[in-house]
Amino acid sequence: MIEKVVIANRGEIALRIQRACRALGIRTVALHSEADRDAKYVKLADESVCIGPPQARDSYLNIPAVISAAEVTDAVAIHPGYGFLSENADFAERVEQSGFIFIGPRAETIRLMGDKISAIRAMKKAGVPCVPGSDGPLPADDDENLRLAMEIGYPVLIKATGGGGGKGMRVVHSEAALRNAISLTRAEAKAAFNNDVVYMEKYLETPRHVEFQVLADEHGNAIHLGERDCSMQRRHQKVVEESPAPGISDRVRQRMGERCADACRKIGYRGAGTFEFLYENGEFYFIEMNTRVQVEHPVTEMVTGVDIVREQILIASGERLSYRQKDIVWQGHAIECRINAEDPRTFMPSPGRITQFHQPGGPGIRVDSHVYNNYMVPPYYDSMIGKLIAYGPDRAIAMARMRIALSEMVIDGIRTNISLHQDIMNDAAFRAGGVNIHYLEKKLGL
Ligand code: MV4
Repeated sequence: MIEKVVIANRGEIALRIQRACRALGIRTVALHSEADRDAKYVKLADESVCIGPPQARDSYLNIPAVISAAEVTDAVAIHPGYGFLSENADFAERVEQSGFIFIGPRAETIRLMGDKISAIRAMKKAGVPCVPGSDGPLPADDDENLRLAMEIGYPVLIKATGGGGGKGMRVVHSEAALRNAISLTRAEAKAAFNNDVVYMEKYLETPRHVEFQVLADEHGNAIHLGERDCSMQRRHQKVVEESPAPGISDRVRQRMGERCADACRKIGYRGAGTFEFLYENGEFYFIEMNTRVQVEHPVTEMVTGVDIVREQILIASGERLSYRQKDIVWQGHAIECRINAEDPRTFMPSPGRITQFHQPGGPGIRVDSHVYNNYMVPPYYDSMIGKLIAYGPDRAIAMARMRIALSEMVIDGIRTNISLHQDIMNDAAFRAGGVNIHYLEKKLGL
């Protein structure tokens, strides 16, 4: 069993990981930048190490500083959380080369999934349904690309293999625009990811974003924890997530979930992971796999009762999964609102001092946040300051609880998106369930 974990992250997820360690009797080392020095979760940890100046590139992204901190504190393992170094294969490799356990997949798996073409190839081979497309890099030859696009059918989407999360994509509606779109996407990809390899997919016009959570151990066991609907997003930032996804039947959940778990077995996946799909006209199309714990993992925890971060740590310790597939039962419905320090209309970040913080409560309410009265939201990082999760025996009750919780929540001194969430909870299409990925941007008039 792991005795001490370095938490190589900040904010709510650093606190979430710390709680999971505590529950397992594992000692914790909080790494922090100069900007996070006084945060309460840092003081709550058994030990803390300052790893550098406020800018993430000098601290949370500084690989030698993170590994040195693990060395000086005699830690056994490093949990990367989400963002920062969590999907950096070179980091995972250096962690293991330095003799520590990386709480996540093997470095080669992270690398495989980081390259979108290799991820799609691996999943297609493992029987996961993918978007019709080029099945590999686009050639330099324009005529060949024209033929390919004709075969797939317009509109098509040009994507960078080094991209993901919305960077490096271009929709093409006609033959006339194809050549230019490919060369522009290539140039952008070269500049952004130092990799000009691009591929082509059929462009799905109004899909939903539905993702499956999986857990896999080193002994060949893999299970799925069902799906989340993350379609309520703006500029590739998720705003509200829920589980289960509205309109997905138990039979479809079992079938798709089992395909994901089976793919994990086939590729020798280890740890927690997420299969991202586009869902349109009753069909699932794999687009990417995330090899980290995700921001929205709590909605899955609420409906399955599985502590995903605990399982990550146990898997990294070499243990077998605590559950078999038949032990996983889905009950009720959970919704998560991401609470951001930002202007609810302009979406501009709004860092500063929180002069008053009051958490909502009551049945089915969970708040994952590291903030408190007089907490200073630093300007250097993501504007998410916490997550409000509402659980209920059905979607209507979860939603009603969320509305009450949003009305109870007080965050003064900075601007937040609480009013946006109130709007969404009162939105007729959201209440009906199953909006597509473009819904929120259209509603906001973007
Ligand atoms: C797509 C797509 C439509 N068709 N692929 C955006 C980020 C990256 N994860 C993949 N993305 C998309 N891929 C095909 N073939 C539409 C998107 C997309 C999207 C996907 C998920 C969540 C939000 C999105 C917002 C805009 C576009």
